[in-house]
Formats: sequence, C-alpha cells, structure tokens
Amino acid sequence: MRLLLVAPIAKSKFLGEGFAFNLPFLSLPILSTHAPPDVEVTIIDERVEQINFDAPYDLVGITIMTPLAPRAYEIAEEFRRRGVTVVMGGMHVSACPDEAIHHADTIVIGEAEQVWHQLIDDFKRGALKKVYKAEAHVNPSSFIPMKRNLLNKDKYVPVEFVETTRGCPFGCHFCSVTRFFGGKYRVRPVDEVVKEIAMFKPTTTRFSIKNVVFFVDDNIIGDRNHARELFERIKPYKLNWLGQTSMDLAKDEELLALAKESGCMGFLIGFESLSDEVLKDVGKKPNVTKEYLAAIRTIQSYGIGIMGSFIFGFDQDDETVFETYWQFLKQSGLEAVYLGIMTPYPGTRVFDDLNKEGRIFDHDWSNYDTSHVVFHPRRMSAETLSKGYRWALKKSYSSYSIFKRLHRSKAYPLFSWPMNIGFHISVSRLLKNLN
Ligand code: B12
Ligand code: SF4
Repeated sequence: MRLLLVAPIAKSKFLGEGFAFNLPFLSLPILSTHAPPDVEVTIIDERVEQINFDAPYDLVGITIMTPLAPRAYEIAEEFRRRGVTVVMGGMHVSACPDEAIHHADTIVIGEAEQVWHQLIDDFKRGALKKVYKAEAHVNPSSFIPMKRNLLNKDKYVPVEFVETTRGCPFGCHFCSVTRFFGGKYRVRPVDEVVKEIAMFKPTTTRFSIKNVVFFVDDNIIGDRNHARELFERIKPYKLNWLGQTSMDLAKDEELLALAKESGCMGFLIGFESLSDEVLKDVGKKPNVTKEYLAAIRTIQSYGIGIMGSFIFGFDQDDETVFETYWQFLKQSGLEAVYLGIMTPYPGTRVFDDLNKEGRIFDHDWSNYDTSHVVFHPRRMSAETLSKGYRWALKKSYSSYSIFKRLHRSKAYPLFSWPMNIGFHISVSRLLKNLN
C-alpha cells in the first residue's frame, strides 16, 4: 500500500511560502512513524517540493492548519478526481469537521496516534469510516521514537523539532492549543526524550551552529520538575536549543541557569499585549506588564535571547497601540519579535464571540495567517489595524532596529544576527505582497 502525506503550502507570505527559512515539522513524520511497516510512505511538503498528482498512491493524508485549508481542499480535489482516497487531519479539521468532511473521504478529529492504525486497517479492508475521533488525549509515555528520515533534510534549516509535553492550562481566548491539546501539561518521560535526542546525527552542513533543537512545547517549563530533569539530562548532548515558555521563567533563576548550562540559545515568549486590561480579558495569566522589562533583563542576563510575540487588534486596542509597542521595543532590547494581527481561529473563544457579534467579514481561511485583518476591530478601523501592523513590522525589522536591539545582546550572535536578517527579508517580501 502506498501512502502519501502532504503538507500544503500557505498563501501566507510570512511563516509560509515567503519565509526565509524552511522549518521542518512533526505531524507528518509522526503519522509515518505510526503507519504499519508494510505501508510505503512518502512525505511531500509543498514549500520544498511539488506534488505529482498522477503518481500511484492508494491513500493521501493531508495536514491542515487554518490558513492552509483552501489549498488543502484543492489538493484533495485533484486526488479525489483521480479516484484516490483522501484523509484529512490537524487543528483546522478538528475545529471545523463539518466543513472538512465535504472535501475528504474521511477525517480525523483530535490527535492521530490513537486512531491512525485503525484507520489504515479499515482502509485496507475497504471499510473506511467517515470520521475517526480520538476519544481521549494520548498519553505521551506511549510516544515512540520518531522516524525522521522521510523529510528531505537538505531542504530545511538543520534543526530538529522535538516534543517534550503537550497541552496548556491557560486557555487564552485567541489560542487554539488548549481546546485541541487539553488543559493539562502532559509530559513525556525524560528518558524517552533523551533516547530520541541520542539518535540525532551530528549536523554536517555548513550551518554556523550545530546540533540545533527546537522544543515545540507551548511552555517547556510548564511542569518545573520535568523541565529541571530534562535540562539536566540533555547537558551531555551539547545541544544548542530553542524553546517556548511563559514569563514565569524569569522568577526561577535556578531553572534559568540550568537552561543555559544545557545549551539554551533563546525562548519565544508570548507577551501578546502591553495592556493589563487586554491580558486579563484574554486570560493570559502569567503576564503582568509592569514586570516585562525586568523579566527580559533577568532572562537576558543568562545570555539567553528572547523572541517576543505581540498581537494587535484586541477589543481594547486603539490606534495608539502601535506607537506604544514601538517605544517598548526600543526600551526592551528583545533579540527578535513576532508580530501578528489578532486572528479568530475557529474553535477559539475569540472566534465564537466575534462570530456571534457579526464582526467577522472575511471567511477566506487563507487570510487567517495573522497578516490580514478578517474582522471589524472595536476601537479602530480594519484599515488602521492593517496599516499599523505593517508599520510596526517595518520598524521592528529595519536595519536600524536590528542593530539597536542586537549590538549589546549577550545571546548567541551566530543565531540572533542570521535570524534577524532572515526576518528582515521575510518582512520585506510580506510587505511587498500585502501592498
Ligand atoms: C512548531 C509550530 C510551527 C512551525 C512548524 C509548523 C508545523 N507545520 O508544524 C512554524 C514556525 C513553521 C509554524 C508556522 C505557522 N503556524 Co504554527 N505552531 C507550531 C506549534 C508551536 C507546534 C506544532 C507542533 O509540532 N505540534 C505538535 C504536533 C504533533 O501536533 P499537530 O501538528 O497538530 O499534529 C497532530 C494532530 O493535529 C493530528 N494531525 C495533524 N495533521 C494530520 C494529518 C492527518 C492526515 C491526520 C490523520 C492527523 C493529523 O495528529 C498529529 C499528532 O497527534 C503549534 C502549537 C501547538 N502546540 O501545536 C503552532 C500552531 C500550530 N501554529 C499556528 C499558526 C497559526 C501558524 C501560522 C499560520 C502562523 C503565521 N502567522 O504564519 C504559520 C503557518 C505556517 C505554514 N505552514 O504556512 C496555530 C494554528 C491554529 C490553527 N487553528 O490552525 C498554532 C496552534 C499556534 C497557536 N497557538 O494558535 N508553526
Ligand atoms: S499560554 Fe500560550 S499556548 Fe497557552 S493558551 Fe495561552 S497563548 Fe496558547
């Protein structure tokens, strides 16, 4: 049996097609790892290679995040027209099953690990069901070491993605994670994570930093004891790693020191807003704006860089939000930023609220890429939000800003500078495209 797994390309020009770095990903390698051994699996990531619709596949699986849905549906149609069975899964499918089912022969709701084997068995027997629903969250103790050989490594920046936890208890109103992965940190036994890391081959490409790992967990320190053990145990592997965490990290200097000793280069932290009113409203509990600058200084004092993530367009935001952000950025010395327009992803509370209020005017999912305004903001026009976002992006990644932010940074320059140059290029492409 021949199985093709596809990651569609997003029309989005930021982290999708126009992004300067091609990053690998986990969903499809996980599905290939969980396929029975007699299944011949091919993975195609449209960002790096083209799909041959006429190749003789028996089953095609497509992974879907919201902005990728329109392209995913086009791909499905091409295959189904040729009589090939199509299965879809991923966050968007789980949030909008009634929509996805019109474009596929079968869909998976929730995490694939528990139903994937059954689905393939049913397919082989000609008894495929319309919907496979994972009834409970998977226990990460059951994760098996992932096959990483099906992604064409030469096409990606040399970084390995690793999961050590799933889930997040905060349930921020704009975020898809808690509804999909649940409100508890489900931790993977550190032994298993270490076993997976021990299997990585040393990087041989001319990339300036070797053994780079990105821990995709939404908050790698969510379970402190787990994080402590993990950081301790990965020290011998001399990794250069990146992760995502919450502001709470700054309050635990022992953990910060351990993170540094274990090779941490930087963290992505969701600051989201510079207004406590917004943070309270969206439920981002660990964030208190008056602590931001001190938290940044504390984390940076360990030589760890920070990419701050900010969102514009909350109900309390008016047109002053962009200048407030810019003044903060200049003071903060953040090594990098990720800026997004508030986007009501289906399945989130923000989506439900805006939808009820009739404020969503754009229903084309390909615009749900955080660079487009798809709803009527409360305190400014959609146009002001869009212009302000572009202004803030341009300012943040201007050569002046990059130099100002990085020239005193103690975080890995071999990482911060190329990353900022990559963002500078990606932002120029995005802005050209949005105009
Ligand atoms: C790492 C990451 C990235 C990486 C890699 C992307 C990738 N393809 O995985 C990068 C930086 C490239 C990225 C980019 C973007 N991301 Co991102 N990303 C993440 C993050 C932090 C981890 C992803 C991960 O590895 N999860 C673990 C894996 C195992 O989960 P999974 O991919 O969902 O797969 C499981 C199930 O969904 C299911 N499944 C998935 N696919 C399929 C397919 C089939 C056939 C089946 C049966 C099952 C199945 O089974 C899998 C195993 O259980 C998540 C947050 C999170 N916790 O997931 C956000 C997240 C997925 N990203 C998100 C977004 C919005 C984006 C961007 C659109 C942002 C932007 N502004 O451009 C871009 C889109 C990029 C693109 N391709 O065009 C949103 C998605 C929301 C939504 N409703 O779709 C998330 C949830 C963040 C958030 N808090 O809202 N992202
Ligand atoms: S803390 Fe982060 S991952 Fe958790 S719900 Fe909020 S935005 Fe999502």
